[in-house]
Amino acid sequence: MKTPVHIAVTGAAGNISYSLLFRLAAGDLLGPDQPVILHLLEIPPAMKALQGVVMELSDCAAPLLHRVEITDDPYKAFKKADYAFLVGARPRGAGMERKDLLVVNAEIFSVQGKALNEVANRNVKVLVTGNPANTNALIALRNAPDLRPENFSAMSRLDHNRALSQLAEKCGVLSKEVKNVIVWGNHSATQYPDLHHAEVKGANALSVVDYEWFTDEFIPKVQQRGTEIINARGQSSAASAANAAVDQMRDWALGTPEDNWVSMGIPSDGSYGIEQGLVYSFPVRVTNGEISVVKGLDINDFSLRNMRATEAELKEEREIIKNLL
Ligand code: NAX
Repeated sequence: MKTPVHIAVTGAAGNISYSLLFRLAAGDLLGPDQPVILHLLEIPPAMKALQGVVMELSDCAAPLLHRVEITDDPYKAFKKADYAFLVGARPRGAGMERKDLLVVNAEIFSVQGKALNEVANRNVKVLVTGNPANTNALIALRNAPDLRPENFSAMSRLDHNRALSQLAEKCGVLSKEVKNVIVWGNHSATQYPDLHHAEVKGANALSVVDYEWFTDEFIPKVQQRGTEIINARGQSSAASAANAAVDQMRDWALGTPEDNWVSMGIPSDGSYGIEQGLVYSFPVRVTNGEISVVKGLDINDFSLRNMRATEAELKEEREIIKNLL
């Protein structure tokens, strides 16, 4: 048996974690021979609920789960963390403007960035799910100067998986028969799900579906999918978000196949003219735990306009919280 890895999860009593923690305990992240120690972070009012979740984890008698620690102190939660899922965030309350939400969450992620900087494993992989995920990731990484910016990513895998499934359903194929979709930019309604390079059973996707379906149905469907789920379920996506978090972190840790890519929010290296340092979702491949942007794709004017629009939104978000960078 391997040495256990330390996995920190914030917002551990929340909806997404109620699915995520059980997937982690079952070995869905790193496989059936990798024991795990879970470090769960919550705020004081949620500690009682968190104790209930820990009882349920115990009741799974999961063979890989060596230990569960709970705390409301990020410096304890992130100690020795090899992987950190930053899920916890303040939801938008009544009368709260988008700007207010950015500011309260910015404060949370600045504290957590500092704590990761002090106590986490130097190779920690930090995946930010809590919204606004890209800007929260930017704040966390800027507050962790002793870690590399490459230790941080923002979750765009739920959007990527939504794009895969929408295209697969339209074409009547399995999602595994669809490759190379891209989600560019922010995890928000400005994201640009792009099919120009996608393949369906080896054929270019845009030779299989109408261009009007792509522009008028597919793009808004993927952009608005979160809202569609809230309207149907009365709550935001939780199990699919946890699944996406596992997918993104697993591909980051174990690598992507050579003939496919995935979308991840990462600090821009300037590729495709996106401002360096902004946390922006790109098509990426991962080898030996290192993420690299897929370079050299042809980008037409339609794509460029959409990629710039979502970049502009990220710059606006950064402007609002610039005092915390
Ligand atoms: P919940 O409100 O159910 O849970 C959030 C939990 O975080 C709560 O238990 C709360 O007590 C805790 N929390 C708040 N501040 C904290 C802090 N400083 N330290 C530790 N824990 C703290 O939300 P849930 O449905 O689980 O969603 C979590 C976050 O994911 C939200 O910000 C949500 O908007 C975001 N999402 C991001 C997605 C993505 O694709 N990037 C998709 C799903 C989801 O909407």
